[in-house]
Amino acid sequence: MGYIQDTIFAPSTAIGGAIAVIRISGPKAGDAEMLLERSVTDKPGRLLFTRLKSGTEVIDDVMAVYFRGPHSYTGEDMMEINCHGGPQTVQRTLQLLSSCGFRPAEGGEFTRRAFLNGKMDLSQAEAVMDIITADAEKSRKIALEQLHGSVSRAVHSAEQVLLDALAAMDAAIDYPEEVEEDCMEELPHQIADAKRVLCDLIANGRAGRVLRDGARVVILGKPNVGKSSILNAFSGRDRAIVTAIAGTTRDVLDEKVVFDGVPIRLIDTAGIHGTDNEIEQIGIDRAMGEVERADVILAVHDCSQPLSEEDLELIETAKNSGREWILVGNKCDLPHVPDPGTLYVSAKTGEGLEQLKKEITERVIPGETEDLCITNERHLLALENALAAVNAAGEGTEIDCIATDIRTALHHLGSITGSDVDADVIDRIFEKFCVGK
Ligand SMILES: Nc1nc2c(ncn2[C@@H]2O[C@H](COP(=O)(O)OP(=O)(O)OP(=O)(O)O)[C@@H](O)[C@H]2O)c(=O)[nH]1
Ligand SMILES: [Mg+2]
Repeated sequence: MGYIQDTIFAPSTAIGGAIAVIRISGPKAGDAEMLLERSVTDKPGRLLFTRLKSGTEVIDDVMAVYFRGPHSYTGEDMMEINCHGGPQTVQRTLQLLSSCGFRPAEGGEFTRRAFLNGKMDLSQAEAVMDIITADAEKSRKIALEQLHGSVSRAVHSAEQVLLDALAAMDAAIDYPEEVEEDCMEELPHQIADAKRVLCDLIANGRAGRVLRDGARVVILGKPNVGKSSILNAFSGRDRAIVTAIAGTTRDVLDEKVVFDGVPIRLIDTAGIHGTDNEIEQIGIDRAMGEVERADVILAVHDCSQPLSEEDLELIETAKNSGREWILVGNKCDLPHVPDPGTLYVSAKTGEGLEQLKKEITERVIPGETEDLCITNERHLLALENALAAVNAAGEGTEIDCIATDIRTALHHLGSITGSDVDADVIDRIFEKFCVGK
């Protein structure tokens, strides 16, 4: 715990803004007021105008606020200094804080302290970073709900079902003659309840995952059908090289877009066909690799041409992939014979692209986004592990083994909120955070 006794500091704003916010947290945070012209610790929670000084030299006119723990973000004493954002000013301020004996904070250390001090659980701490990185409206909204405890509530309700089962079993283990029969009668129902709750949450997480990480929409088709043109049309810029030469795209290209508030990662791939060219073949292998990771596949063909053997093979691939897929006929500005199962677009004129956007979003998130709360892959994995343990419990016959399986399930659920989690998991979560958060 010696580590948390340090007082840490870091700029919380990015370089180049008009104002920089510098945060200080730890038992000695209040000592930073010796750098200020007036006291701020006697008026906690109030942002006060003052001057930052190094000896007699004025470094900057600043605003400063003091929070007395536990009434702060980290739960510790904190100070925030808002100085001007120029790199020199920020640098001098940081040097002064260093000279007070404070230590520069590591990435995510403020939020890590908030977690360790019980100000938030682990799923809420993760939501903090998701809010910062959210680039789509629905991602932002759901991350904010998670910060306000939506994941924690869902996990607690699942935990409650398991804890009830465990309590009955513990009683049966302690007083075998009296309660075992009752308990064994109830148990299958409790396990079925737990399974249902977990399955619902897993389904929720599978749908919600794309709101955090973006849905992977893979554009697949033979060379020259206009895959890169579709990517460019959706992204509104010349992201991919487009030429009339077949085999233009060699590598996998990835572009982030937002459709109706949902983050999408459009993935352009090399045209698929039989080739002797080694470079092209590597690109084709990569494209096929993307199919396996896709949330939605756009199977694109050039509708001004009759469907070739290669087109038909690709449509089969999409069909058999087990993924959502859309049959797209590009170049509909050219003469073509319409087919009812095909969505016609023109990357050139923009025709049909709005409809395609809509179809993609509907396939990415089929239901209402309001009901979603799990978005984090780590949480989803923990729920799947918990379900596996509950399934094992359902197959068990010995009450001790069943209880052990239920405890395993509870352990996995606890790893989501951090009530039962290994230190290295916590390290891995916070090392992805930015400095100052
Ligand atoms: N008329 C018409 N031409 C298009 C359309 N979309 C693309 N093209 C043309 O088709 C050719 C191929 O376009 P690309 O976007 O490079 O095709 P691609 O599928 O990415 O091709 P590869 O990267 O070689 O696999 C270019 O000459 C484009 O200008 C369209 O909607 N209508
Ligand atoms: Mg291309």
